[in-house]
Amino acid sequence: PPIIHREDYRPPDWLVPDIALDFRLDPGKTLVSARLKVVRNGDHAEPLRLDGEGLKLIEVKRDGVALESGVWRLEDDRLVVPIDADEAEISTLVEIEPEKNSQLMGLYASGGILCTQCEAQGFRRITFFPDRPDVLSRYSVLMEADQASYPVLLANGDCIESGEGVEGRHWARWEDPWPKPCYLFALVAGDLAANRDSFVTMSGKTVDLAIWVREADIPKTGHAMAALKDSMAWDERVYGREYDLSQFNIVAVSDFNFGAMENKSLNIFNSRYILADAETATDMDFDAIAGVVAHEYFHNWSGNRVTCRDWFQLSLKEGFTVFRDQSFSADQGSAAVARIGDVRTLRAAQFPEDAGPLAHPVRPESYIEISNFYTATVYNKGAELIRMMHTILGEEGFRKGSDLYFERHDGEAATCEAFVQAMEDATGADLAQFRLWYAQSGTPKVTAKLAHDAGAARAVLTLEQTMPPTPGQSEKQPMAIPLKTALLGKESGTPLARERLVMLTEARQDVVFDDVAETPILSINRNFTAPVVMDAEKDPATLAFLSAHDDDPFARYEAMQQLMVETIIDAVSGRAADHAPVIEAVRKTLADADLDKAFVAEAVLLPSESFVGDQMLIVDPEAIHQAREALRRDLGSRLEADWRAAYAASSGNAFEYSPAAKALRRLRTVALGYIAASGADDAAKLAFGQFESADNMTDRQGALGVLANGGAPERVAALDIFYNRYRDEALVLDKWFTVQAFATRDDTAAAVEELAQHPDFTIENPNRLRALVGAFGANQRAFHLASGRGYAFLADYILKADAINPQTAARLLPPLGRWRRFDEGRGTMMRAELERILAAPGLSKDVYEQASKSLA
Ligand code: HT7
Ligand code: ZN
Repeated sequence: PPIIHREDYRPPDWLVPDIALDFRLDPGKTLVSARLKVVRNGDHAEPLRLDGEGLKLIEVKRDGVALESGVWRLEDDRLVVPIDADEAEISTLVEIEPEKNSQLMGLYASGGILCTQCEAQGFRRITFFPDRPDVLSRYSVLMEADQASYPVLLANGDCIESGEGVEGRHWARWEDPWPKPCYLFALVAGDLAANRDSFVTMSGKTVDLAIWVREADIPKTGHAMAALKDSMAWDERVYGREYDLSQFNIVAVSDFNFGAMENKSLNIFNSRYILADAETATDMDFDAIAGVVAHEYFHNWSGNRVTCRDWFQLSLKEGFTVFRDQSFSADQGSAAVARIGDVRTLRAAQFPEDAGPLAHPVRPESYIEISNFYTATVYNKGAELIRMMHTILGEEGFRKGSDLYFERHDGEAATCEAFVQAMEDATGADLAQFRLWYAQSGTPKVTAKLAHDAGAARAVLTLEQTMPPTPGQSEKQPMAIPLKTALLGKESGTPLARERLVMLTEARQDVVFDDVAETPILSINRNFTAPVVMDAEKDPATLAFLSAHDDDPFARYEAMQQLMVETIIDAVSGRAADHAPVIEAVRKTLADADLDKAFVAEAVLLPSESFVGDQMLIVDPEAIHQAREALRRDLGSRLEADWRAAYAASSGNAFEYSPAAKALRRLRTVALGYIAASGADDAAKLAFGQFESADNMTDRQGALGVLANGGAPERVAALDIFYNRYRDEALVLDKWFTVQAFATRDDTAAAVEELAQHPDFTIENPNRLRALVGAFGANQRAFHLASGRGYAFLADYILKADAINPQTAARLLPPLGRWRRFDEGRGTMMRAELERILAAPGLSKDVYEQASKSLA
């Protein structure tokens, strides 16, 4: 398949300022007629080329007159129409089959609802059009459908008229005054009910809000609605951005390739990011819902009003919007805990990407299938880039920059470069070297050494940076790395030098701190100001000290994590692992009454097996599992009384959704996990008691997770009860599959194979597929069983899913691509599965790209 290169970008030959669409909706056969006003862009003689995919073309007209088929032609899937004038009206009539659309791109059916997904290139599966984000058009949409099956008809903008037709059909006309790229087009037709509310904007305009779901789900929409209103207020307060239409609609559907989609004024969501109540959703689900609702809403400015020139600029909207949703979430509760969560996600998903065969810059240079580039690098590392600019420029400078960016590019399709330029122009900062973050892939490694001259009361920090080679980039230049740094007194534990922002710009650089009389301890990359791997050569005692004394909560968490990782790695590497410093540090953290319980719950958690593996040259999944379990057991038994005290102190509260109540629930299940790890006889009974008496899903799922990892009879009982109670709640049943796929038991791989035969398992629903197969791929030990059965299982399901939904199939592949990091035996088997995938007939370009790059 062809490779698309960033440097080949050319402005569009033809613009389409206006489009009128007419849909005769029917799940079996939908007729789409499109009338495009086209205008030549620049001085050239190129014909009009319109993208299409899988469309049955019935008619082409120019200025209302049907064109003979010799006048236009189809080149591959494109419709080519030579036009002699500078302007024309080109109309097409096509037929599509939403019911057969299993890729969930374009117009498709989900649980009786007809809906669209056009980003990145789904619009071409609806009608012929220049399907690229730099062609902006005003849309007028007429929808017509059977009234009984589809009583609600929604599209972008405002509904300006509606009426009844013949034979039980009805229609609605929607107009969106804001020019937009076709990837933001949306329509929905279905039997839906609305939770309605309103929001008064900062200039006093009332916006009608509606969240559309199946009638029975209305009681689960309150949290999403509250999050939407909070987001609207937050964007006004923090960025000065006001909503710009009189309606804002959200629709939840069950079949969705991603989390949600920011279509102008008609967001379409995966139902898992809308529906929540205490009985069916965990606190994490609630938080994720608020984060995704905010994310999609924020796109109205960062993505819709200012969009992307081409798909290489995807991080312009996604990195910036993730940063905005992270900042919003941080403002809702504990900022430190939110930051810990951001960094965990980055390390779990992005660092491995940067270190593997699919590494790419935040602004990629080329792609085969753009859907493969909706990655943690573009989203989460992209957000870190924006965060670094925020750190460098400060709150006020950053706001000046974002104001200028929005003002300068409103209504345009812009580039990542334009964003950085606006930040520079608004503040006078020089971000020339910083731009490398967009171009160089890989995670920088920074080593830090601190030397202290007590006599001169001076400390010198020597920093060095290196960057590993990544695919297509063997040589790297030094990056501009902002590192918030402080020195703490080794004896007093108090700050010796005020936190300062050190800009590391050279390959090697010395930073001098004066007036440092007491022996200093280095606290660096505080609040994780830069997405780097930091090696500050700290011994266990120093890490333990920082975990108890650092005044930056993130640094405190980080010290504890590092202490835990090093302890586990010592054991894996055959060195005597001393658990005592970790146990003592955890004990102190648990006992520190001044600490926020939400922070405590995160700080005492052991790093995941995959994170430990990521720190090793060659990953030994079994040894990591055993070493981590040994530490867990020790932590459990040596601190059993502390865990029981923490458990008791966080129990007995009726459900409430508040930061304090959430913190207690989190700590409760963390403590329960350690009590179970201690091997205490009553642990399973305690967990089963929590499972049965829970008045909320956080406690129930937490207890189920603890039981699912063990071998007590309560395990099977709890899984059965859970299944029978929630078998009709798709989103909760997903949890039932995931909890078993994540289990740390010896038989997890076999259990997953069996679950794949369960009548409730289907590969057609992306949520269900990810709940079982995706979760299994993330279970390091089970997936990497030495027999290789995990690899064969994943490859089988990638191939099965590819025939139905290539995008979702391709997203399952990365765990197989990590073969270089495993021993010869495992690596050979993983490669063999990738080769088997590549050899499969009819492979999609989505999976082809991921598999071929993984083998290269
Ligand atoms: N901008 C949205 C991206 C998206 C998407 C991409 C590929 C395939 C399906 C998709 N659905 C939504 C989501 C977001 O970042 O807000
Ligand atoms: Zn987004």
